[in-house]
Amino acid sequence: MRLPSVRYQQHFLTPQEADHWFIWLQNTTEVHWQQETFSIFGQRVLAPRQLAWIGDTGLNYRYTGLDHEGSGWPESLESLRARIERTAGQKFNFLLLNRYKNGQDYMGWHRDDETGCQGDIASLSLGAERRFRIEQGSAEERRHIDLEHGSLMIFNGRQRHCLTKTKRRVGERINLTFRLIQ
Ligand SMILES: O=C(O)CCC(=O)C(=O)O
Repeated sequence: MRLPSVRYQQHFLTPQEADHWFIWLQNTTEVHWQQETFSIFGQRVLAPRQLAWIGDTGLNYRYTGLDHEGSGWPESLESLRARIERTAGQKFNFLLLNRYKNGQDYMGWHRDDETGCQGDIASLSLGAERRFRIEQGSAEERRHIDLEHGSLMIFNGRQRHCLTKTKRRVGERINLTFRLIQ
C-alpha cells in the first residue's frame, strides 16, 4: 500500500493501555459527549456520531459554522498528549473526540482545512476496527486503512478523508484527533 502522507503505527498503545483509555473515555465526567446538528440542503440534521472536544483555554476551533472553545486539558490526558507529540514531532493544542456507537455511525468525506489548522493530525483509535479512506492527490487515488484498537495514524487533514459506514456488526469506537490550531 502506498501511503506517503499517512504514517500508521498499529500497536502505538499496548492492549492494556488501549483498553484503559477506551473504558476511561466511556465513563469519565471530564469529557462531555454531545450530538451536534449540521446543515444539509437547508435542513438541520443530527450528526451520525457523538462529539466532544478539549483544547487550550481560550482557543476556539470553528468548523461547520459552530464554535468549539477549549477550557483546558484534564491532567489525566497530559501524558498521552505528550507521548503523541513526541511520536508526531509536533505540538498539539486541540483534541476532537468522535464516538461511533456501531457501524451505522460514520463521518462523511471532508477536509480539515479551516483557517488556522496547522501541521498534521494525529488520530488515535480505540474500540471497534473501522475503515478510514483518504484521497492522495486526486479523487481516483483513494487508499484505505483499517484502524485498529490502540493504533495511531498521522495524516494530512487537508486531504479529503472519511470514516465509512459498515453493515458488519461492529461495536463502539472512539477516535481522538490531536490538532494544532493557530
Ligand atoms: O474517526 C475517524 O477515524 C475519522 C475522524 C476524522 O475524519 C476527523 O476527525 O476529521
